[in-house]
Amino acid sequence: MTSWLQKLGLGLKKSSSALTGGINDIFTKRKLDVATLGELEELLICSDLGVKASEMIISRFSEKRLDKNIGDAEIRRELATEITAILKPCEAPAPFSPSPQTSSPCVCLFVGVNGAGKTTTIGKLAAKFKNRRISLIAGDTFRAAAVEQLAVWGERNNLRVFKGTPGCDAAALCYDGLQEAIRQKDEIVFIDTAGRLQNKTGLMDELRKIIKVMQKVIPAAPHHILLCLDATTGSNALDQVKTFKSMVNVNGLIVNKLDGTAKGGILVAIAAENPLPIYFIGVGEGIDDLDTFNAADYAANLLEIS
Ligand SMILES: Nc1nc2c(ncn2[C@@H]2O[C@H](COP(=O)(O)OP(=O)(O)OP(=O)(O)O)[C@@H](O)[C@H]2O)c(=O)[nH]1
Ligand SMILES: [Mg+2]
Repeated sequence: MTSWLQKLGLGLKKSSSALTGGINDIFTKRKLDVATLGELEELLICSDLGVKASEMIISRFSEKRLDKNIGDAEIRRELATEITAILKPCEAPAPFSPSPQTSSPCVCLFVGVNGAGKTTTIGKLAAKFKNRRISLIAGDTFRAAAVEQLAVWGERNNLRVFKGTPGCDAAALCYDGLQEAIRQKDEIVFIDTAGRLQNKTGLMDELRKIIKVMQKVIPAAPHHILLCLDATTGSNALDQVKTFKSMVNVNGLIVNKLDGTAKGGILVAIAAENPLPIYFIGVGEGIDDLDTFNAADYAANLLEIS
């Protein structure tokens, strides 16, 4: 069976090949000087690390006064060290502990643009935490297929899925679903929502309504608003973080589809520009293709350091 680290390495292959290939081109025959540092900065920006993180890394390289004859392997190691330092504050343990003083469940609302992997993430997480009392709420009432998709994950993991009729009001459904979760003494509730683009204010208002209505059942809910990101969208993900955070107080991220992209550097840009806990990362469609985010492992795989 493939281990998580192997999956991570394979998943990040497109990103790491682009980055390490570029480093190799710059440093194989040439010395480390102002010009090559400039080229390295350009390569980092083109690899979706963002301007801020790229500048931070290059200024650290200048401060460190590295040996001018440094080779590409050493450059990769130095880069991994700097990238780990930027990513480290985003490392966080899974946030699903039930509140000890109350009998209400830990409520997690999954939000994000269309196709960011919300429903799949809920399915994968439900499998990961199946030793806990979990239920799911099918809050994507826009698409009939969305309810079905969540129901399949529910069946697979033997979990109760609270569903409404197609097209019903999502806020009302969440209200009823939370009451049922309390009755059933669930520890954790994962709520799926419809995909919404960050610039559609009407849909953002609907999300705020869902949250407000849930608070009538459990005042502290949702305990976590988790934004799912599709890594293939690259720098647009930065805009999604900024807007969703300002609209609905997102307090954690899950980054999916790192396997289908050369844009794995985007996590570094997010960490430098709008840091939030990155609770999980996804590197495939399978049930085991999601795990907690570890800064050092991520950086090592991005730079192909074994
Ligand atoms: N390669 C890859 N595919 C993924 C990953 N996560 C999700 N997918 C796929 O991406 C597609 C969209 O995933 P969904 O979970 O339906 O996304 P969603 O955010 O719920 O989409 P909407 O409900 O339409 O907004 C599905 O085909 C998933 O199997 C991942 O980490 N890697
Ligand atoms: Mg969905």
